[in-house]
Amino acid sequence: MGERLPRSCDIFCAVVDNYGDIGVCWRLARQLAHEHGLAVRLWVDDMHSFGKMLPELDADLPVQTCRSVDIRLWASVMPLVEPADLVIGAFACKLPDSYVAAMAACERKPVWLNLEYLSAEEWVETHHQLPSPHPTLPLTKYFFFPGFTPKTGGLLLERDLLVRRDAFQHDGNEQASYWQLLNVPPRVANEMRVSLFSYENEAMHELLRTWEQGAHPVTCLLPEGRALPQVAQYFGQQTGKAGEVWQRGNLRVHVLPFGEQSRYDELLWACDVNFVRGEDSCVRAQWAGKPFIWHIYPQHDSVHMEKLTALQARYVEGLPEELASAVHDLWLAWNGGVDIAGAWGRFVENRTNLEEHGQTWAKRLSGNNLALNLLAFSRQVA
Ligand code: TRH
Repeated sequence: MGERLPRSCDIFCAVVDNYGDIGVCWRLARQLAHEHGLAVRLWVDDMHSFGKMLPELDADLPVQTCRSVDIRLWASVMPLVEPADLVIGAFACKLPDSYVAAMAACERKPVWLNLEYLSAEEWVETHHQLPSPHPTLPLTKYFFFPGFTPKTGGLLLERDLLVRRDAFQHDGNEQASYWQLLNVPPRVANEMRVSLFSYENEAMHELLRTWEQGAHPVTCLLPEGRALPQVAQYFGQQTGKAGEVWQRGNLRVHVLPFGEQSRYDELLWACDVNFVRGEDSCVRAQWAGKPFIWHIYPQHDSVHMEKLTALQARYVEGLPEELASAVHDLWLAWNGGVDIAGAWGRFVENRTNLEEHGQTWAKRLSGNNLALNLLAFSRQVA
């Protein structure tokens, strides 16, 4: 054990599907480079998904530098490179054999971490930082779990994010410019703005009908993606694209382009309520401090429902019964339960208190910063 600070880092990201894998890796890569001065190489096997959230990326280039991160296409043939001081395999992806052999051949062995998926379940605390010795080589990989309690690796949070969020949320002019940029007209009285980032969802039509027939105007901001065909269908369209605006009753939908990652934060900050999904957007919604509804990534054996319940239980812990059940009912209804109309009504009735709670929750979580924890742990095991 040498207390050595890493100066370089290789992050390996295999994109399973969607954007969460690369979303998390790109965020971590930038933080390690910008806030901690590491020379970061990010190996990605799918440049096209990556390009959706980083428009300046040239998906045809196998090697390029964007925002001080050295981005490499992770192709089937791995070039011979000197391993970094800190090696992070994201989400249990298998590192190239030649690279692992090169790690084993290093005089000072790199610190090797497996960055795991986020879960609020209790078992995470006992699995976080567990070692896994390589069966044949003189290397040990450690499991690093993000999470919601001090005994886990915490959450990805940029150093200045909450300050920037507060400035944005307190600046009416900045918000007005933001909406103008998106071609969304200024708010009318009692209007609610809701961002909607989800997978295909059985409750979609009922939710849209609830908004359409509601007492107050709802403006729904819908980034292009998996939910779009369902929403288009609700408006009698075959499909839709960014820039389209659909109106029925009290509901107006603006289809947005899938934007650059940092711009998505602004959407979450600017809306009153956010529907988010997967992993990274769910965390960003928590930093936004606004009431949010999580559409969890569905798994075949329904284990995702345990993950959903675990986060929900932590999130509502200590809240009065009415608030806790408002969250519980709507999250459940949006993840395959029933009565989304009733659940939405109760959620909205409690919106002010939920927003207050959202701010407190973000503040509480912000003390446990993943990048800092990861570097401290790397130093400890180096
Ligand atoms: O895309 P996702 O559904 O990813 C999921 C989850 O990560 C899940 O855990 C994983 O198992 C599965 O993929 C394979 O949702 P997530 O995690 O919210 O990632 C979306 C990313 O896209 C996030 O980094 C935010 C970013 N984003 C933008 O950059 N611009 C946008 O306009 C939007 C809507 C999102």
